[in-house]
Amino acid sequence: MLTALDGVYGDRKDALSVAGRTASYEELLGAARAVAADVAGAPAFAVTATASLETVAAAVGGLLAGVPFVPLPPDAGPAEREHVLRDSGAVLIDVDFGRRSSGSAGPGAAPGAAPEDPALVLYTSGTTGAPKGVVLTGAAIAADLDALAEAWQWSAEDTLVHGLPLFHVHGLVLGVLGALRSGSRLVHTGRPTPQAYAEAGGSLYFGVPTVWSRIAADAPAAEALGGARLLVSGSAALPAPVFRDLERLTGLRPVERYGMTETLITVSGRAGGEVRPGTVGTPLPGIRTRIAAEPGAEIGELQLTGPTLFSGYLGRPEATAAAYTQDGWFRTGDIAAVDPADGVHRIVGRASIDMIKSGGYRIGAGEIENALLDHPRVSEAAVVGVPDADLGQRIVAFVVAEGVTGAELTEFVAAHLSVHKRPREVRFVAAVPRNAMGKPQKKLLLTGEFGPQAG
Ligand code: MCA
Ligand code: AMP
Repeated sequence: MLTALDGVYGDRKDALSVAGRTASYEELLGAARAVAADVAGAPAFAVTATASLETVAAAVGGLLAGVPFVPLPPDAGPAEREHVLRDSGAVLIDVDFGRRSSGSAGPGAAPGAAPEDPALVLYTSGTTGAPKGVVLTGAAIAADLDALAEAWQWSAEDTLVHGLPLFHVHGLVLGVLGALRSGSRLVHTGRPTPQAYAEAGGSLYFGVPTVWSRIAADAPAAEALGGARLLVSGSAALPAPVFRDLERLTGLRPVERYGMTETLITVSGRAGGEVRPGTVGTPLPGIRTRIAAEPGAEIGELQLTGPTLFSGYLGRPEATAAAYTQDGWFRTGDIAAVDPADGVHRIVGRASIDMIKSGGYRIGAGEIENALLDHPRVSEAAVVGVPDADLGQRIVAFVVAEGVTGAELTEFVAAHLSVHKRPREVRFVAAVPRNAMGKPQKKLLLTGEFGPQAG
């Protein structure tokens, strides 16, 4: 059983508030049962995962039915939606939160809802190609949420507040299933604005660094969070100045945690523990980590094992195998260091320049390049993540093209992929610098040491 919905924590009328609408556990369970009845027997089902009670009901309904839930990004263009639906084989359904079923099947009672069954398929980008479906079992999710509850002393006494998208691990697994499993009240603010966080009156707050830096820049909003118990940041590195501003304005030292869609959250600071800016804490119970460093070096690729890992990329055994070392450790692709004195981990960066994190979203450069190359007027494209004070990195596309504007290309990407994958900037160049093998030399693009601009 993945959630506490069967009344272990009593039934609060206001157990959930999502984008301004409130529901009790009983109402959620009724709506989720109706979803479960609709999707029973399907190989998987998809819902356009807006920030809404409907998405929450879909996630719980999938767990009740033992049918994997595929949350579709609501801003995805037709090509991305089609890819996800075709690749997952999911049936697309609409959820009507008002249509409730009072069937007697309680959580976990449905046939097939075994812990080792796939519960979620989350699509995420690699460095090249289209997004892959990451298959997560109920057992992996439960192990992660229980480890986090222990690390953060997260309980039914808490009110969790966040406004993150409900189609990724952060907002959906931690931010929805975590609240349901711990029995804490959930306030989803619709969008993660400083003002909405300030007005929500929670004890526990989740955000990506972009959200925290916008809050830190809004002193009254930040000060309003001073009554909270714990502020948690993740999905990308929290800049040290943002950490310090938050501490000054709220009196709280934000806790950072580290994870991936494929591994769930594996390393975290602890509530009540010592927290240092620029570090992500120590491995959660059950997780083992190691640094694959060159002899004599202290930093290297972070590799890990544990019960929270995914069961593979859907239908891609080669990609799954390539994600592991020969001795069975998952290769995160992140470069990290571990303090020998206390085991505290520090994420130094990504191994690949082609993996971009913008506003906490993971975006593969190759996916955007392919979309741009699909435009008839584009002959070459190279996409990089340029350091950005607000977003961590912002997507910049270098293109060789004629007879098309940057705004047109940005819209073209939005229409094919997702709105949040749009380049912020399109720079027209005469040629993309390449090495002798023909591979784009993206470091030159980042430092600006490349050939003449077009036009
Ligand atoms: C954005 N806009 C644009 C462009 N990009 N307009 C034209 N061209 C562009 N290229 C528009 C937006 O649509 C929006 O318009 C406005 O500009 C502001 O956009 P933006 O600055 O992006 O702000 P935002 O829309 O508020 O987004 C920032 C955000 C968002 C809220 C922080 O990036 C976000 O929700 N990030 C969370 C990602 C996340 O949950 N990742 C977790 C992955 P308008 O205002 O009209 O709409 S899971 C994970 O990483 C692991 C497991 C982990 O560790 O958690
Ligand atoms: P995603 O697949 O969207 O879940 O993104 C996972 C990636 O986010 C990781 O591989 C890291 O590069 C990055 N990430 C997540 N949390 C942190 C953190 N606290 N500090 C630095 N990077 C992070």
